[in-house]
Amino acid sequence: MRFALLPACLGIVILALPLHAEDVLPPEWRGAPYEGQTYQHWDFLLPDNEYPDMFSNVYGTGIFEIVPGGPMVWTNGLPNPNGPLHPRVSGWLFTIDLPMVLSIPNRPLELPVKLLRLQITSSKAPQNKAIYGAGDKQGSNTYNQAIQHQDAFWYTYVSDWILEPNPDHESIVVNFPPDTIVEEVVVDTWCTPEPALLMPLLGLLVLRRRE
Ligand SMILES: [Ca+2]
Ligand SMILES: [Ca+2]
Repeated sequence: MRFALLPACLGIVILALPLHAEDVLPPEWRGAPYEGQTYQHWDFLLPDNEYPDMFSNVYGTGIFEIVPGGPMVWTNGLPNPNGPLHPRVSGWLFTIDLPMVLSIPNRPLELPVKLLRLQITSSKAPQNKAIYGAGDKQGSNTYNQAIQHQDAFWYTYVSDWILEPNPDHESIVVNFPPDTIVEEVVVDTWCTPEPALLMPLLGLLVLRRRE
């Protein structure tokens, strides 16, 4: 149980790193005063950084799985056209079609719904994305948006997911074409919204799906 090795990391830990330029579309519910939210942010500033640069998760620490031996290459000196305030200096090059896997510990209390927003900044578009909860039950993808950055090289791929009921942890599995650089990843989860807010939020999701 890898999380058992991380007692010092449990709780709310937000390191004061200002390098979160690609957190371009936070979910509307982030920071709302309701229980059950988590946030994790990887900018891959170091080659051995499987844990998020910044996170807020009282249930544990998210993990970006690093596969040793060559198919994933940590890459420094990426194109940095937007200057130091928007650094895209380092990330992971996936040389083959190897899935990117993130594991997020989450609220153990059994509740009906979990919302999840995934933001990936990469040099090529993800080919397949899936969210697996307990028992390998898959989440449903409710929304997708690709945001092009000024240099026309990087995109941030935003997707929303719903898992019913909420699992106590989930795995996020994303496949990219070979030779994709993953520069930054942000994951927000919320299980479960306050009942009074849940229906309007689901209504918003339905409206978005129709757009
Ligand atoms: Ca980065
Ligand atoms: Ca970055």
